[in-house]
Order: sequence, then C-alpha cells, then structure tokens
Amino acid sequence: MEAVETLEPQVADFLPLNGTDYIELYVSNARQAAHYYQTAFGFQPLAHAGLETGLRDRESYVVVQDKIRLVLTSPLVGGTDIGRHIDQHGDGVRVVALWVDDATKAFDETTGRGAKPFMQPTREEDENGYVVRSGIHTYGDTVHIFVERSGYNGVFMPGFKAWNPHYRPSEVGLKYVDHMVGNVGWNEMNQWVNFYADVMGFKQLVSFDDNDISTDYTALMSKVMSNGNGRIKFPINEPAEGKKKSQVEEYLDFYGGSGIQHIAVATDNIVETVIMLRDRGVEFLKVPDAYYDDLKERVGEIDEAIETLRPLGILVDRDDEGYLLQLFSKPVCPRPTLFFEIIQRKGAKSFGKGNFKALFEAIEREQELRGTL
Ligand code: TYF
Ligand code: FE
Repeated sequence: MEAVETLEPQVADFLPLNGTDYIELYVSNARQAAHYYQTAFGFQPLAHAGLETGLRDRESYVVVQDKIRLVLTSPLVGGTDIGRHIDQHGDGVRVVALWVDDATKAFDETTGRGAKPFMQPTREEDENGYVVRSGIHTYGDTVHIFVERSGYNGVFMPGFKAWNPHYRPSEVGLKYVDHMVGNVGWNEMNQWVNFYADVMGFKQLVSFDDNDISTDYTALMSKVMSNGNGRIKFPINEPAEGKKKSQVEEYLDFYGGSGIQHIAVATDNIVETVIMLRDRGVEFLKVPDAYYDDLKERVGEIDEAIETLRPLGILVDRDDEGYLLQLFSKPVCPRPTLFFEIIQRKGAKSFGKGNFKALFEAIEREQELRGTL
C-alpha cells in the first residue's frame, strides 16, 4: 500500500461538502423496506411523502439514525423511471446526496468542469422554509444531489410530512456514513477516479493493486477518493482478472452495470452494535476461526478482548495511525449486490487492507453457494 496523499499548498475547495445528506434507495416495497431498516438496523421514522402529501406516482419513507438518513422510494404506478431502475438493478442506491452551503454554486462548479447535469438548481419551499437542490450524474444510474438546507427547519424537506408511527425499535448505535463504495466496469476505475478529482476536487487517498487484494479467485482494484475535509470518502473498485469470476464482476452482472456496492456506517461501540444487529436478524459474513489465532500478532494490543470479537466475527486491522474494527453484512436484497459495513475507527484512517484476504475468501464461499464463481 502506498499513500499518495501529498502536501500541496492549500487552494480553496471549490466544492465544500459538509457531509452526506441522505442516501435514497429505489426499492420495490418502500413500506416494508422502512420496516426492515427500523427493525433490523435501528433506524427511526422521520418523514413520509406519498398519496397523502399529494404525490401520485411514488411514495418515500425517510428513516434516520444519528447523522444517517435513508430515503426509501417505490413507484405507485407502472412505467416510471423508478420502476425501470428497480427492473434493471433490483433494490439499490439511486441518490448519494451531499450537504452543501450553496447548491447553485455546487452545480455550476461541477457542471463547469464537465459533470453531466441531472437536476438544475431548484428551490423547494413549505411553511418551514426552503431547500435548494441540484444534481449531477456519476457512475451507472447513480446520481449526486447537492442539498442546501440552511433555510429550512422542517423534519426533512419540503414535500415531506413528519412520520410518527407507534412502532419504534431502539437504535443500535450507528452514527454516520464513513464511506460509500462504488463498483464500476472493466477498465473504468481511472475514468471515475479522474471524475472525482477533476469535476469534484477530490484527492486520491490510497491505492491498492490487484497484488494487494487478489485471492485465488477474486481480484479487484480499488482507489479511494476523498473530498478536501475528509468527510466524504468514495472508494472505487473495478474487477480484475483472476482464476474465477471477480466479486466485482458478479456485482456488475447482477446490478446491470456500475453502482453502489456497500455503505459503511460508523459506530463507537462495534461490539454492542453487532450484538444488537445480530439479535435483530442482520446476517454477517463469517471468517474462519483461524483468523483470530494470529490476530494479536498481526495487530498488537487492542482495547477489545479477542475472545469477545471471535464469536461475533468482528475483523481488526492496524495502520500507522491506529486500528479499526469492521464487519460486513450479507447482501440486503435478493441480488448479490448492496451490502453494509459496520466500522469503528480507533485512529486508523485506512480501509482494512489487512482483512482483504480473509474477507474476500469469505465472499468467495458465498459466491460458491450461489453458483456464481
Ligand atoms: O471499503 C473498502 O475498501 C473496504 C474493503 O467487496 C472492501 O471495506 C472492498 C471490497 C469489498 C468489500 C470490502
Ligand atoms: Fe468499506
């Protein structure tokens, strides 16, 4: 692994981002998906838009946990873009929305650098104020929407009403979106790395090559792009030639193109979070028990007892700045596409390179069960 972050004279960030604003998934049954993210992942009901709010073609539920907002959207009639998205991709991420101070400037700066416009700057208002949104296309059918919300004090956005159901299972300690990974097509990684660098002003943090992260079967290449203040991190994977089908190729085949592969959400107590998630039915990838036998040798002293981590399957990796704990869910939809990562950082700023081999072998065992290797 080679860090390619360089010390350059600070130039003004042309696209200042305050964080992830929301992630919108197009799903076939938003009502049931909302129930799943409440029940299994501890998200809290926040807002709703649908027939009751005057929409005729779609319904959305918004759920929240600390800084993480998910919008779950389904079509109400046939023939919509949402329905076509679901037909092509299955349930998946359509929008990665980014919180900005000025959505008009974000649109002008990025489209001026070559981004393909998705949504012209649009002011939406209700009795609680106004929001300005604009949007651009990124890989596949995925889009970035810039959200300017300093003029707004409603629950979510104009067009949504507060959603206050009786059913409110407790949170599980998820705090914020740590990173979101995109899988892109063969030989497309550099094109999208350049997009995030040139169009959005991101820098490359770390690069791996296929020697770093190929096992007997799976191979992929990955580069991590980060915005100026480090709050937004987008690793980008492309498949590489291996002995059998790359997990990234399997994703591309089932997703019908490039898209979001995993959403990494941070906790500050991964042991408690994973115990709760497991009890609520979230299924995780398992590494062989042998992973834990030489863990202490590999990562040195850590605060957690290895015998606590072992039965939960929590992985550990160390870098120059500290260590991290992480764990990967199985796909959360019928197709082997989108999954979640639970991550706790204790100083480490990297992505768990030391776990790639064990992790990818675990993914290959799943691919084997699916008959897709
Ligand atoms: O975000 C990352 O880069 C790590 C590693 O299928 C990773 O979480 C990369 C590919 C993958 C699962 C995890
Ligand atoms: Fe990750």
